[in-house]
Amino acid sequence: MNAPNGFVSSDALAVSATSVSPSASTGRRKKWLLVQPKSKTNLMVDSGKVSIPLNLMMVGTLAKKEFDVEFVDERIGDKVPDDLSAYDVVAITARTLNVSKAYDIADRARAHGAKVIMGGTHPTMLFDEAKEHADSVVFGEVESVWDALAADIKNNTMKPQYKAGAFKSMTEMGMPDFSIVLSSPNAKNYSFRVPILATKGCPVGCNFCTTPTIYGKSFRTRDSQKVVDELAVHQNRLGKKGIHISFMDDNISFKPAFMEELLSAMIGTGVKWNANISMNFLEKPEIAALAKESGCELLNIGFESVTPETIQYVHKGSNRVGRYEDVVANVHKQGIGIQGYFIFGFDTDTQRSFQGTFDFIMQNRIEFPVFTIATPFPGTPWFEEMKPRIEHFNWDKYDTYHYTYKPAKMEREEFLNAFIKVQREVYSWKSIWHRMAGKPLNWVWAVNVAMHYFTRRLTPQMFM
Ligand code: B12
Ligand code: SF4
Repeated sequence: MNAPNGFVSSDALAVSATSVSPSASTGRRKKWLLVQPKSKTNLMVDSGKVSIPLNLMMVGTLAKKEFDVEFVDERIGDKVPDDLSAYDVVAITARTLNVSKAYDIADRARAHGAKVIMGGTHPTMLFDEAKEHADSVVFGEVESVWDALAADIKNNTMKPQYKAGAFKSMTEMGMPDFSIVLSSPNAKNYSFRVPILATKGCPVGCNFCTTPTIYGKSFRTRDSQKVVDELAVHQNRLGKKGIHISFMDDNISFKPAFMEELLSAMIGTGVKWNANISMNFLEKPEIAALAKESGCELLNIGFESVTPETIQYVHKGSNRVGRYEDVVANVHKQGIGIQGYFIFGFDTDTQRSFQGTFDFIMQNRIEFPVFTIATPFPGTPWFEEMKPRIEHFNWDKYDTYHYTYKPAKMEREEFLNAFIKVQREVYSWKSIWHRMAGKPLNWVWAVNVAMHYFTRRLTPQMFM
């Protein structure tokens, strides 16, 4: 657990669980515990070096101004205290894959007399389920509901749900306070990449994605100079220019003019960056050149599928399969690596989808291919469509590596065996050499070696 921000008074520490807020009579600042739960999934998510959690940092940055804030991240080895009665508020973030763990902590916190606030994708999507474990559930981003939420917490008048009528402009949002998370004794277990946000939302509208459900057609951007100023803050904090930045944006390139403005402003800063990016933005070679000039070292590209029917099925209008090879060539020409995401298991998929994906990856020498199983996340249009066919609602297995329903054109065994085979083939020594020979000897090579050994151990049972 982290040291708080230095404001905890001795009477705050002495408070025990009561049905009345312990701070009501003393007028002291209420005490918060922010919790990032570790999922119970048996696969690789939440293991190794994990990202610094921007979500809870944003919550903590606001909360710190008015409350005393402590933070624990179970993924890095922090422990949620057994006794939660010293806290007025326990604020927990959850995605689907860690929500059952979040509910365990929430139930314990309430039993100890704390008020529980839940936020994040899953509680946003399934308010009725989350409210059984929380006093308040925040829909979407905290910034847009903060004033009402903070006032209600102080007045002990918390409401079951906080949902903004309109989203706040990003120009009004401050910079996250990294001291909240980095003071953890386990902070060394975080990835060295600094998370940063330049935009919010993505109106592309893929039917399996939660973002359009939460943020609709909205797409907001920060002032690009503010983003560059934030980079400088981290460069000063870390004492070097060549820091590694991960943009956490849903789709940083949705408005190409903004992206070009941002990248131009980043030229000369010396940072190295990676981001989720739309394929169509990269169809122009000059954009990949601009990305390189501004410090891009890796692009996270959601190819999703090389089967045009699948792209149509998931409504991913930004992907044109016929242009994939040009996009890859544009990126590779600049010496930028590609982390390529591929999803299997949609109703349009057959054995041919696996072979086609393998061929595409090998021919185009994709450095870091990531394979996942199509997962209907609650709240998405596709979840509603699939609901009658979903075999279980064990949220611990909604990590995109578990089988949740039978694809229309493949039997379970056939599907899982093909899913394993493609991974083993892509990460065989021969294939790794073919894809990686001549590429910089960096962590991407190390990932390939680790994936080689990992994929040898895969069995169909692991995905069930
Ligand atoms: C960047 C990103 C990643 C990064 C970093 C993840 C990380 N640890 O932060 C990487 C690449 C590692 C990643 C991995 C994965 N991701 Co991801 N990722 C995202 C993405 C695009 C942005 C997340 C982000 O940081 N946004 C910026 C922050 C500031 O916004 P935020 O997280 O929404 O937080 C705000 C609100 O939600 C709210 N809030 C959040 N928590 C709380 C708590 C309280 C108490 C309150 C009051 C408010 C509150 O306020 C916050 C501040 O504004 C989201 C899409 C999205 N928009 O959520 C998908 C998303 C979260 N990822 C998703 C998935 C599926 C995964 C993976 C399983 C994929 C995989 N197979 O590897 C893994 C799981 C990793 C994990 N352990 O959680 C899904 C989750 C779906 C679901 N229902 O759970 C999402 C929603 C995308 C989608 N398909 O819909 N991801
Ligand atoms: S392009 Fe990415 S972020 Fe945008 S809707 Fe599709 S999956 Fe979601």
